[in-house]
Formats: sequence, C-alpha cells, structure tokens
Amino acid sequence: MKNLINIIQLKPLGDDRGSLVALESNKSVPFEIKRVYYIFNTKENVSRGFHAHRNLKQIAVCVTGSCRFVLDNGKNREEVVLDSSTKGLLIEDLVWREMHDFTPDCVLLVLASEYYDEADYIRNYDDFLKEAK
Ligand code: T46
Repeated sequence: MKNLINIIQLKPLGDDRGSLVALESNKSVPFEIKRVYYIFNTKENVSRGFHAHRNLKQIAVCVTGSCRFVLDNGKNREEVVLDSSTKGLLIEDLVWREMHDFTPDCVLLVLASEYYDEADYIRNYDDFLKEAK
C-alpha cells in the first residue's frame, strides 16, 4: 500500500549569503508543473481544504511559518506538520486534505500538475468515499 504521507526533502542550495531552494519539473518535483499558487494571511482558527481531487498531484511547502495537513485516502487518516521550507508534501489523486493550525506568518506554496478546474474537486466527504473505493 502507498504511504499517505510522502515528504520530499528539498535540497537547500545555501552559501554564506543565505539559502535558496530550486524546484524543477520532473526532477525534484515528480510531475510537470502547470500551476503555482500560494496561500497566505490565513486568519486565526481557520481551517482550509476539506476536499479531494480526481486528477491532480501537488507538492505543498510552507516557505515560512507552519500548518498541519490531514490526509485521508478513505481507509486511513494521517497528519503531518509542515514547518520547514525544505519539506515538500506530495499529495496524490483521490486524497482528502484538510489544513489546520496556520501560523500567522504561514505562506503555503503549492505546485500543481494541472490547471485549475473546479470540476476536478470532490467537496463532499461521502462522495469522496464512494469514488475512493
Ligand atoms: C488544495 C489545497 C492545498 C482558483 O481560482 N484557482 C486556483 O488555482 C485555486 C487553487 C483556487 N482558486 C479559487 C477557488 C476558490 O474560489 O480560489 C478560491 C479558494 O480556493 P479553495 O477554497 O479551493 O482553497 P483551499 O485552501 O481550500 O484549497 C486549496 C486548493 O484549492 C486545493 O486544490 O489542494 O489548497
């Protein structure tokens, strides 16, 4: 069975000026990147997500601050705290995701394998369970 929590360690290319992380399609990122978005300024006690995707792979990185991801494949539910700019969470198709506990400084960067398509979202948990079977 595939792991639910897959962390990709992103290599920091640092020197005495500071750090830099480079992300490249089909190299450190195991898919072609078609879209990049970032979530920031999330209000206190707000949780996000609560959906799955039918056909979308993503990598999520907290470039500053932290948040907690819950992933659920319909059988198991696991969680991970993203608290490092070198920790990328790979999220595969048909995985329910929730994001909680955003710190006020959190900037969550997401690299996506597909263009935005609202029809790809499964926003009802019971519908997700039926499709995940
Ligand atoms: C995901 C988690 C990690 C767009 O118009 N284009 C986009 O590329 C995205 C991502 C969103 N939107 C619109 C759709 C909504 O009107 O932005 C609004 C907020 O999106 P949503 O409520 O889906 O945001 P989150 O934080 O619940 O989920 C997002 C991604 O949508 C989702 O794919 O996996 O972050």
